[in-house]
Amino acid sequence: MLREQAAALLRANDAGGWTKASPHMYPHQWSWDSAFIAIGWAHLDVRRAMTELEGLFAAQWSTGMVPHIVFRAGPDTPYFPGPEWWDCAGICQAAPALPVKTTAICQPPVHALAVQRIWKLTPPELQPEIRARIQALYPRLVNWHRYLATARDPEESGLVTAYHPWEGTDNSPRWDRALARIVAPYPGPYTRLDNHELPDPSQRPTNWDYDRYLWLVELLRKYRYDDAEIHRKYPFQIKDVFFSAVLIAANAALLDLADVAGAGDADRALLATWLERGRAGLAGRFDAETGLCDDYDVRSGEDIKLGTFAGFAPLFAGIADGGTQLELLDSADFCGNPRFRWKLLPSTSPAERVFEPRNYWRGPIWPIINWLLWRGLRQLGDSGRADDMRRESLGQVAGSGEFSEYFEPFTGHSLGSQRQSWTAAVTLDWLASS
Ligand code: 9WN
Repeated sequence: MLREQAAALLRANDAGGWTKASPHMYPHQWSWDSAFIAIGWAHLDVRRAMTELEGLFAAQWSTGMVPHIVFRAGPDTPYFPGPEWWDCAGICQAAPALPVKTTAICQPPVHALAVQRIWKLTPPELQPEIRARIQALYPRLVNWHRYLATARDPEESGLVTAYHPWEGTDNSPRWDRALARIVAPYPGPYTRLDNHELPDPSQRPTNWDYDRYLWLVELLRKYRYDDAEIHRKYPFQIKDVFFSAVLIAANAALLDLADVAGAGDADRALLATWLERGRAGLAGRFDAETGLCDDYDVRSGEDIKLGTFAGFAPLFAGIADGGTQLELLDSADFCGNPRFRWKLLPSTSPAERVFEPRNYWRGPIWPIINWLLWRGLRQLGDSGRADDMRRESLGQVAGSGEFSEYFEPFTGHSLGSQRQSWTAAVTLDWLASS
């Protein structure tokens, strides 16, 4: 039943070769949503799954960046802020030429994990075709990772620099101090549409946040989306341990696919270097006192010490740590909170002063984050915890009757955007992965 509902949702959100992240709130193609969505499609039709990724990578920038949104839905479909706020083709030669319209920032590189999953699920009769398509996509994936390992890490620290809260986890409290330092002039009149779609303001970022999000876009435009210039002058630069962990997992996935893709020695060597550098980078961010990994604010030189899902970066990356993180994961500060409806990882720990159980990335449980953690735990051979996480996650979705964007930890109630494609996609994957 759940499988049929999830499959029907993906089909309903299918816009023909690409999938809306959700039908009303997010009507375009989002980068990491697409990767999860491809994992969902892989259970229904591996060809369609490849098409999802190929379409996304057709909008890749010449720098290698895969943009966070490809605006595909057409001018009559309202979304704020739309392509005119970015004007990428008009500002930067590295952006794809019109009519392709994108944003100028990116999101965690889940794509290689999707290709790995697609290949695993490809039936023998389709293997020649899918192998050829993976071979064609692979150099683009390597370029994407190269962009993250170089332009987003000029220090060669092994850690990716995020430029904007929209690069994955919008109003996470991880960004609060960095945003508070930014003096954002009023960016001019604008009308948010997200709070029309979802009229309960307690579930979404505030106007204070939006003023800063838009001001950061202004600044990125001022620097003509040039990474070197941004690195020198731009005020919001965070070494994001979660993003970096996903890159580690993705580099390992590309290495795993190297034979299928017929990768050359040079690419294999590069991937191995980035993988090692990433592991060392994360190890350097581990705080033995708290047991969590800390993000780092490049501009202020501060460690960002907060109990959020991101602190478990080593587990997302599939790195064993001898048990400290697992104990913490089970504790009342995270999955083991006795008041939680489901034993799952919240976006922010209920022990944090800034925790808000209904507000977006400031407390609620996000299925895709738990999917990434589940994947990491499986890689570590922790089938007990992984199975629990899978069962609880399926219980949460089935119990709510909705494929929501996020869930209230104490009640398990649906929150955020409804009919969210990636929630249906990871549900399909969990259902097939007993
Ligand atoms: C801005 C689409 C996206 C996700 C992000 C999530 C949310 C958008 C928004 O929705 O961000 O990109 O308007 O809030 O935070 O992770 O990719 O599902």
